[in-house]
Amino acid sequence: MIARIDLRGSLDDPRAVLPRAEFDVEAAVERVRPICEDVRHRGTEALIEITERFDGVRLTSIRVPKAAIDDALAQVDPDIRAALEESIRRARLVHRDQRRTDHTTQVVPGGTVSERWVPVDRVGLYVPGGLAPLASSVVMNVVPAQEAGVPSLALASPPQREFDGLPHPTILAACALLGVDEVYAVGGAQAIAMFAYGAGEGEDRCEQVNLVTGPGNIYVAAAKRLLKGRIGIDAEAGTTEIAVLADDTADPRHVAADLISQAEHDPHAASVLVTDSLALADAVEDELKTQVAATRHEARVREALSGPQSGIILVDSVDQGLDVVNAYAAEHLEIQTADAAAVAARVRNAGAVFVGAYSPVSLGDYAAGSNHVLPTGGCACHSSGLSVQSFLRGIHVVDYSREALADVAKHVVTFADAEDLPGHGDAVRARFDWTVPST
Ligand code: HSO
Ligand code: ZN
Repeated sequence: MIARIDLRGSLDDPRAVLPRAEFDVEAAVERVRPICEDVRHRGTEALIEITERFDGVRLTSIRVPKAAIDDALAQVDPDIRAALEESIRRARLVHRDQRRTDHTTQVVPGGTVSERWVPVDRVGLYVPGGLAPLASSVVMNVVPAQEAGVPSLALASPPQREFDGLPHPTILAACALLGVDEVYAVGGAQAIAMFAYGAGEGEDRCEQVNLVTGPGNIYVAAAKRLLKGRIGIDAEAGTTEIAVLADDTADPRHVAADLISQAEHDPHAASVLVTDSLALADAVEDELKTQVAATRHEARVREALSGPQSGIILVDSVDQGLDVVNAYAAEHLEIQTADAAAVAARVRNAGAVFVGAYSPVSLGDYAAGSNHVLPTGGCACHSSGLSVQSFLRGIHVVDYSREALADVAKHVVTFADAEDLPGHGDAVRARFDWTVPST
């Protein structure tokens, strides 16, 4: 059910042999290009036709009425409401601490550079419907945007036939709890195009946004790639990944359950165990057999675990295991070893790290307070997950007095001449009767 890769005794760079999903966004870009162009030129009309084709729903308006959002909250199961509220509360605690403060550096007397953190004016958040209605992703996108101080926030999620053509009611209930009332029943690449170009009229108008965030399928990722530049994007989220670094102190039942928990997302999801214990590898494989047979989304999980993107990797030691997980740069990395905190401190590349026996990835998916929109496909070696920072721009404000400029004028003119850009130097000399002040 799950492949084994034996790296024991190997000193080679593990990168070449690590399992990884193929995620050909480039091919999907060509498929979404006509959809995006259609939305750009025909607006709502195109959105209605495309939605009918892909979601089987004939929309009468693209915007979800406020009453439907309020109804969803009124009717949500009280336990689900409590879980959403706790998730929001914890996420707020963590994301509030990510806020940036403006800072002024006194470079010289009379010369300062300040950094002002300014939120993006308008953001579009995408929440997939697809295989699972990810209400938790509403929390993970909205909370950092709100804590950053984003003044205008719109959310799009695909309409569902079984819910009268509205997005999933739990998604709407989460919006209501977060105070988000600008919601569009539009999914896929067409939703990203709607955000990028704007669409609709009057009450049913979606104004264009500056930044789009949130996970999505390959077509959403392709639309983000296509429209990047016109809009900012967070990342092209690929299918989810879990890596577990474990030794013989780990409980195979926990490890197997955690590997299944992310495999459940998608047949292309990646579940990777890295261990120096052959006994643990065998025990986890046995556990997988039992647990997979009993899990709700058995077929999907089986496909994910047996795919080329998943595997059990045998290493000589936890140290070698660290090299492997750092090379892999997983979206989620669990450390289930002796002295897990010390091992976790040596991780350099991961979207998020989960330490010890009681920090499973699914805790982070819903209610740890951490964000679950994380870099996939190895991007954790250069990018971070969604945070307050994702919604802010740092603007440098330069404020020099006459004396402070005079003091450095000579260097600016010299530098400009060295680059054969004397006009740059002249802009300084013009302020001092065309001479370079000597200080
Ligand atoms: N594990 C997913 C997030 C998620 N899980 C939402 C359950 N719901 C990507 O981090
Ligand atoms: Zn998950």
